[in-house]
Amino acid sequence: MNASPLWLDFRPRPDLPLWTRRVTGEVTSPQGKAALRELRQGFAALGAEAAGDGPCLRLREEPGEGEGWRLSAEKDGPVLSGPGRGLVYGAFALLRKLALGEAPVPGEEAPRYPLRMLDHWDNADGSIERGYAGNSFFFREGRPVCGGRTREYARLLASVGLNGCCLNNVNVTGEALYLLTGKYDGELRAIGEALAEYGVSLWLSVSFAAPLEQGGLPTADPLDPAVRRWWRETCDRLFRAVPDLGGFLVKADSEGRPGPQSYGRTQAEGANMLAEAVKPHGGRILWRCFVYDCTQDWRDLKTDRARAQYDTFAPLDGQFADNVLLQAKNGPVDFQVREPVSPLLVRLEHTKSIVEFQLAQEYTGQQKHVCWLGAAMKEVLDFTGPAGTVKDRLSAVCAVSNTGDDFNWTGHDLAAANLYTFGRLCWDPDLDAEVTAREWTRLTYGPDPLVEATVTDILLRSREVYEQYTVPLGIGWMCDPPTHYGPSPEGFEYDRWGTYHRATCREIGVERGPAGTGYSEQYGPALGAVYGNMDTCPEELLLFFHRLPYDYRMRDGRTLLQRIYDDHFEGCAAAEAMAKAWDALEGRVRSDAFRRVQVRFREQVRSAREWRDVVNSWLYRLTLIPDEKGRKLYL
Ligand code: GCV
Repeated sequence: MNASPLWLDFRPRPDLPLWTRRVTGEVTSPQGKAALRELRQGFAALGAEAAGDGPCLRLREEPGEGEGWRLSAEKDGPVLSGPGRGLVYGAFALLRKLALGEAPVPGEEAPRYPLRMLDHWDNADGSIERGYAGNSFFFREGRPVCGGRTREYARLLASVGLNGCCLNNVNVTGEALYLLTGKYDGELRAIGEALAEYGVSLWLSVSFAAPLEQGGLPTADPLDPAVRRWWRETCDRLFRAVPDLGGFLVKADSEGRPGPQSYGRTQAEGANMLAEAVKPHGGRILWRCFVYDCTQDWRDLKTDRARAQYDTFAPLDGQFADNVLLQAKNGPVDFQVREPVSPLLVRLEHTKSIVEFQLAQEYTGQQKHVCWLGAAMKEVLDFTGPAGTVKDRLSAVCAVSNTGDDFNWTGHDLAAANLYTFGRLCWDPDLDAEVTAREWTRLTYGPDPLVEATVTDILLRSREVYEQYTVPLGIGWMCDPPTHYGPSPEGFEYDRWGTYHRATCREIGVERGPAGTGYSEQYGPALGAVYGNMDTCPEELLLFFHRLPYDYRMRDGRTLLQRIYDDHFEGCAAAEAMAKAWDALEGRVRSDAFRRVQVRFREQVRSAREWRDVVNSWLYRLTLIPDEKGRKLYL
């Protein structure tokens, strides 16, 4: 198969324990068998010579669906025990340790969240919405396909602890509308089985209007008995035909998608109707909170898109069925390089929630720029609000996948570090994200200390660097509207998406404190006061929360404008330095991999220079205030 093994490309190690020469197993489930196979193959790749006797690793499968595993030391070698799914995770954990040159120690592990998934925005025609790594490997020419990549993908997901995968785009269109109807049950079943071998459940995005569009009913009103019956019967058939189905992901009343609002019903009434239909099958509904007015008039100064999701969902807290999870993006707007944590994640008290990250780098360089999101994800998980810390309150974690059918899966080789880190953090949100960056680097490029130091350093700095040369201080939305790539400072200003900075020659930003839209108050009194006051607001979010004059003094004494100029110059220089640091690895990283990343860095540097010059010159033209350091701005 023409696909990179990514971090599962084990290299021979000098220091393997003797028990890696022999693996025996009392395993019966498909997952138990997969674990045994992975260990045998993995130990061989790590350089263990097979032996017929002597110390060995024994696998002991326990009954049940649990996902934990235990490694214990016994007389003639270690024993890995757990249910089949647990054995898969245990097997990959052991292989990872050995590949990293660390000694496995007795102990046990279990994942923090029961659902850890990737959402694909794959369309039935094989394209991927906001996909930057080729075409879909789940769909080709209008049909779902279970190909060679399906199983490899399941392995990759399981190897970092993930256990769910939603196959199709939340914008359900074209042939994807028929995934529910029985037309593709065979294909879905095959995909479900391939994923399930590695403990990964299959999910589908569905259209809320399916009873109308596919069922031939005159309405999709969630309180209509015929609609409810249609969903029940559809689920009875589908879950029987595709036993590995976990449930549905739903984008309703969002960016033109149908939803309960059209029938005067609440989001809770809509979600609960679906929840009732999937419940007999153990299914769950992941209901997206991305509900806002996407036809805003830019002249409307009162509406604030950042408020919309909390305003819609907070009053419904406690009204959702217990197999509904509210899925909120990590920030209140839309995956900008810097946003505050969505208040929904820290204020809902009686509703299960799932955070949605975006590994697909829609606004963070589209997998042409390196932008490691591990620290950003960790900031969200560690964030504490009035109802507690995000990671302690979540019932599940998901991310929009950054994969496609490119050889390297993720377009940019270094973007695979985002997938890796995401999985590791879903398994254990207390992990140090930086450690996972280092792990990924060592597993991917081997033990060369210069490569490890250089690549890890690039990853760790990359988000701040990207933020500096694009949209620092939380301002967001200066990218080109149709593509979301490259600079266009006023591109979104007079559009309908509610994404404005309203810059004039004197000021920039939307005031979201109490004197403005009041968005800061959604965080409750204590945190709201911190954000609502420009003197206490974290500087990196200053322009997200406040509208300020260009001569506003930052904490280090620079003016706001000078800080923005500086960030663009410094960020761009840092991108150039990262590209140079990569160049110095020539000969130390396999040549094909070296070239792929080098080509991406060339584009990153070109684009960073463009961002620097376009944003800085635009501000200079608006304000006529020169750069204090006399660097080149274009009039
Ligand atoms: C799948 C943004 C993206 C859309 C995406 C949407 C969403 O608006 O640009 O491509 O649609 O978010 O998350 O639903």
